[in-house]
Amino acid sequence: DLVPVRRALLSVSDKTGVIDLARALAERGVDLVSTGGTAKAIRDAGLPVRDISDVTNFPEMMDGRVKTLHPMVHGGLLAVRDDPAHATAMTEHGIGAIDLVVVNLYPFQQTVAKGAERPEIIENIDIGGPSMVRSAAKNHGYVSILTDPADYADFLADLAAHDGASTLKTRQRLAAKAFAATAAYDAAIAQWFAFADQGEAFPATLPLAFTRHPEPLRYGENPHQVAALYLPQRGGQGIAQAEQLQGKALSYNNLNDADAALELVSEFLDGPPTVVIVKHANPCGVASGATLLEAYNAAFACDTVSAFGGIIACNCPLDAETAEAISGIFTEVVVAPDASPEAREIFARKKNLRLLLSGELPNPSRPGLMMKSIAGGLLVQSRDNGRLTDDMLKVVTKRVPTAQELADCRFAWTVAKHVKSNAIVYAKDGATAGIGAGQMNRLESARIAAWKAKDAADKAGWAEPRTIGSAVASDAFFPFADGLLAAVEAGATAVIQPGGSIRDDEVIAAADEAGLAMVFTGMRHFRH
Ligand code: 93A
Repeated sequence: DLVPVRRALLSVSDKTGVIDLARALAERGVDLVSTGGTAKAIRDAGLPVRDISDVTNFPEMMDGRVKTLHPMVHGGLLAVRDDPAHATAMTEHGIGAIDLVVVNLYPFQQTVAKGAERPEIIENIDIGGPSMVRSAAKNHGYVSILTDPADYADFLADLAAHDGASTLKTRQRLAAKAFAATAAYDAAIAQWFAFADQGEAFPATLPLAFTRHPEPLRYGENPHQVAALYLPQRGGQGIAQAEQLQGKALSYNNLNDADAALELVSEFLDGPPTVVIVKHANPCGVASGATLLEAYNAAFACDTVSAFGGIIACNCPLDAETAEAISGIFTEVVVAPDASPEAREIFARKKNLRLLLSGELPNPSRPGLMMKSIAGGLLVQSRDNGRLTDDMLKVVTKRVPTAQELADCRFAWTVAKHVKSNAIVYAKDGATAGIGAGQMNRLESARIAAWKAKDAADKAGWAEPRTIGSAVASDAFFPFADGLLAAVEAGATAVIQPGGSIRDDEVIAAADEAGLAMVFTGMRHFRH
């Protein structure tokens, strides 16, 4: 299984770490061969290196389009060393074996992302690089392939531990990563060709190029399902980029829930301290407050039962008081932009709690894609980055909402966008009072939300549920007046909804009759 590394071929666009790697290889007596720019960088560092043209007996030509595409290179990469016929071919043609390939590709995705013109984009389609990567990866029985500077140090350590030889286990791991890299690279190119002429609808910088190696998860939504996390090679924002400070690895469901929590709390990017508590991908309590602790307490009060084992997201750095309060019950995951040293210390005592630092919150208005699989296919849509602006609001009732009602309407609407449909959200004083999620009809969601608010009041010993005097948001129009009447019964005094039903007149009349103030947004937020 051990293959001594005697000759390495280096050809990299991203030169990060390549000099240190070349030095370490040279010190081991490895024969270094390299292409134009890479050879120059190595030579400039005072290290011995041979030009690829020495090996191919051909100059690099056609602006570098043809530099490594040659049997002297691919023969050296693909030869099965212990096959006598291959060995004969090598001797006959003077082909030397190559034991290690270090390649990263022309920056195609980055060239697209910076808005380059078509000819420059085309020129950045790497042909020779992926060919070497694939040849080396195919022949991983003998050849090691490094495609990511992050792997250089481990590879060198592996060599050092085996007297200058690579192990099959390492070569296999690197080959898997190499094929993932070329697959993603080609996917990005194919995508660009497919969408380049379609303008903005599908931006050419599609995040479908998940070029990093997939990270296996313990299991999927259920233990009998397998799962992995795919990440873009660089950049990206949101939960997948968050840094985990403590606790065991995140599960599939943890990631899904933490994503839901962070995306919702990010809507309050510029708002007061805000806390979101999520269970099964739906918020069970959301609140803003003068302090983070106040926000947490109000969010928790909305549904103290569901909050158990929940996922919490904050829109500002976690402080000690809030960390202490959160520690009061079992919580799976807490994600915040940052955490004070005291807050970290408090959580350090809770071994099972995962603390994630998101850094700057993701911009809720950013473009992006959402993907969902159906049997035999993939549904792709742009993410729901629609946000409420003043000019969208249209008062449709005789009564105009008060400033407080309008503020609660906005708050309820923002939360409803992140609740599975049919979504009904009651809010009062910057906190959710009752959330009805995922029902097959709107009336049931309205009733469940009201019932939950009453239950919360009973449990807390409040005189009345917080739906009394609340604003209610509906993620889509009320098809009939019944859902609205359920909200009236629960004590709501203001309503926010998209409008657009053929029975809007009926619904508005019912609202007027009950003395409600109602605004239409003209935008729907289904979420399934
Ligand atoms: O233009 S290519 O498709 N043709 C080639 O024969 C070739 N060989 C290596 N691109 C080729 N490469 C790429 O050049 C490598 O993948 C690497 O990204 C880059 C390194 O070039 P240099 O060493 O001149 O900086």
